[in-house]
Amino acid sequence: MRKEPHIHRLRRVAIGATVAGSLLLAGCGALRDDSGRPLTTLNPKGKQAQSIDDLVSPVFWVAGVVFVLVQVGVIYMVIRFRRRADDVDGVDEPVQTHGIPALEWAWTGLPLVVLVALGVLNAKTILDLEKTPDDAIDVEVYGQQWWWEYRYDVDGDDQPDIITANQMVIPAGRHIHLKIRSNDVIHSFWIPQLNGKMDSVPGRTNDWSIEADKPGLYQGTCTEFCGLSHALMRMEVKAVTADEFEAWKDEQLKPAVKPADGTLAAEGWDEFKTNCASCHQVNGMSYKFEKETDGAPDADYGDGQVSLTSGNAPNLTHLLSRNQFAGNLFALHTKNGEVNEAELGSWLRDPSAMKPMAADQFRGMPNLNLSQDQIDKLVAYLSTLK
Ligand code: HEC
Ligand SMILES: [Cu+2]
Repeated sequence: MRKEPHIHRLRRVAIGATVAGSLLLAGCGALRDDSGRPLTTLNPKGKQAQSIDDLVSPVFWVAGVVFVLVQVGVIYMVIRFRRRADDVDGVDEPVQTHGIPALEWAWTGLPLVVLVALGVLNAKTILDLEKTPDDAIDVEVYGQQWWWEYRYDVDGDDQPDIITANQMVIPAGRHIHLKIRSNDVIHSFWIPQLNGKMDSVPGRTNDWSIEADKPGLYQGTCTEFCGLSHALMRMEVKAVTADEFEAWKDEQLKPAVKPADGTLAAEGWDEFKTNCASCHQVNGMSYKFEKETDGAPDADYGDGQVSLTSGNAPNLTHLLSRNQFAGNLFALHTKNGEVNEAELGSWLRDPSAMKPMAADQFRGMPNLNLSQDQIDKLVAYLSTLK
C-alpha cells in the first residue's frame, strides 16, 4: 500500500520530537558530579570505583580490537565475494570449502582464551570488592520511598546512635562497610564515583563498600524503579577528614534543645509536637505515641523515652547540618548561608507540589493544611535544628 505523503511528514516530526525531547530531558535532569559531569562510572574517586574502572579499560581495548577485526573481515568479504554484474544467473559463486582444522581450532581457541582472561579479571575484581577489612566503619543504609536513611552505631552495641537522612557523612580514606536494607520496595544504592550499584531489598541485608580518597561531595541516585518519585530519590556522600568526622559524630549525638520560652521557635516546638512528631523523630523530644497497627513506627515511645527509630520519616534532629532535603532535591541553605525558609515553608504548605508523593497510601509526607501562622512558627523551629 502506498503511504500518503503526510504520513511521512508525521513520522519525521515524531522522530524529531523524540530526539529533541530526549536531548532536553538528558540535559535538564542531569545530576552532576564534582567535575561537573553527569553521573558516570568513568570518573572514579575511591578504591572500589577505581578497581571497576581498571577493568573497563582492558575490556574496552580487547572488545575494540575484536570489533575492528570482525568488521574489516565482513567488509572485505562483502566486497570481494559479492555477486558481479555479469553473473546474471548467480552460478559464479565462490568455491565452497569446509573442514579446515587449523581455521576451526583458531576461531574456537582464540575467543576461549580471550573470554577466560576477561573472566579471571572480572572474578578477581568482584572478589576484591567483597573484602571488608577489620577496621571498616559500618553504616546501615535504608532505602525508603523516596529518600535514604543512614544509621551509625557509635558505641558498638549494635544499636544505632545517629540516624540521619539524604546525606551520608564518612571519613575520607577509610573503608566504609554498608549494610543496605529497604523499608518498603526494592531500591538501588549508587554513588558512581565510589562504587557500582547495590540493590536495597525488603527483608534482606546486602553488604556493600565505599571509600572516598579525598574529602568532597559525591552524588548519586536511586537506580531501581521504586514508584512515583523514583527519579527524585537522590543521595549524597560527604567525605570529610578524620577530625571533622569525629566532630560531626559528637555534634550528631547531641539531642535537640528546646527553644527558649516566648520565642517564635518555641511556639513552633509546640506545633511540631502536635503535627509532626508522630512521623518525624527529633532526638530529645519525648512524644507519646499510641501504637497503630498500620504503617506505624516500630518503637512505642513512652513519655520521657527517647527513641531514635524514625520508622517512616527523616530524623530531623540535625536537619540543617545537611545540604538538601526531600531526597536531596532542595537546598536547606541559601547562597549566603541562611536557612532556606522559603522552600522549607513551601514544603510545609504542600509537600506534594514540590515532589509527587502518595501520602494517602502512607508514601511520603501528607499535606497537613497548615495555616501561614503555623508554617512561620514551624520554620522558625526547624531553623534551630542545626
Ligand atoms: C505522615 C507522616 C509525616 C508527617 C505527619 C509529617 N511528615 Fe515531614 N516528611 C514525611 C516523609 C515521609 C518525608 C520524606 C519525604 C521524601 O523526601 O520523599 C518528610 C520530609 C520532611 C522534611 C524534609 C526532611 C529531609 O531531610 O529530607 C521536612 C523538613 C519535614 N518533613 C518537616 C515536617 C514538619 C515540620 C511536619 C509537621 C508540620 C511534618 N514534616 C509532618 C512524613 C511526615
Ligand atoms: Cu528508590
